[in-house]
Amino acid sequence: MNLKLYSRYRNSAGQRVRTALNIKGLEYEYIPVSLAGGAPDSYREEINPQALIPSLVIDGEIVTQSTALIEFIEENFAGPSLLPDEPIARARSRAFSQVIACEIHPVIGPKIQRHLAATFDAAKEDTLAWYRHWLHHGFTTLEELLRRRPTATPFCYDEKPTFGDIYLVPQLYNARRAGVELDLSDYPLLNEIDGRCRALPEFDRAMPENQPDFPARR
Ligand SMILES: N[C@@H](CCC(=O)N[C@@H](CS)C(=O)NCC(=O)O)C(=O)O
Repeated sequence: MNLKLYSRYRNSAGQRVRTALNIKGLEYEYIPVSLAGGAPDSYREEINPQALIPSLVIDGEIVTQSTALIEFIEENFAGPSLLPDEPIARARSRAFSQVIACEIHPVIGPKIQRHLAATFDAAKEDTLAWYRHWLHHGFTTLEELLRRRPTATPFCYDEKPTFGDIYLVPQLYNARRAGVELDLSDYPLLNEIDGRCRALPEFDRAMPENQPDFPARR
């Protein structure tokens, strides 16, 4: 299959997809999308009407939304599974990933911050306080979910990384950005698993600094 990924170096939903592609050992073309002031009109008109990244073009067919893409990758390619075999761990890994995809990420993205600033006159420190609040709320939930696991596995819900881990690493990366100032030592299990994931080449290659459009490499 021919795969083209529209993403950007710092695109946490895209980083999930890059990681999933890497775990499956898939080659793909990386097409950087600039988000300065929102995605370009050409991207909205031709690729994604929601103007969000990532989008994946699969043999000429455009598909959006990282979770749909990761499910597609899991269902259609051989290679290490992105889900645990055991049914409850499988459901929990998905649930953990959905806390990030449905409860944390949608309320803190750039479009929300732009709206808070433009419509409610929120200052930079107000939008940062908003960001920090929802991250802390979500990370507290994730830490507790892991603490309550009946068996502490090296990765979220398995001996290998699965959905939960794939979503966790980009969200923690975002939280470490300058200015966020959230004390991540409050979430020791998240940090421990994140470190284990980032030591793997499949995760490392998906990191923002290893993308061709990362500013330092220009
Ligand atoms: N639910 C979407 C979220 C995509 C998303 O919000 N992407 C962000 C970057 S991580 C984006 O494109 N933001 C552009 C903007 O907010 O203007 C997915 O999982 O793919």
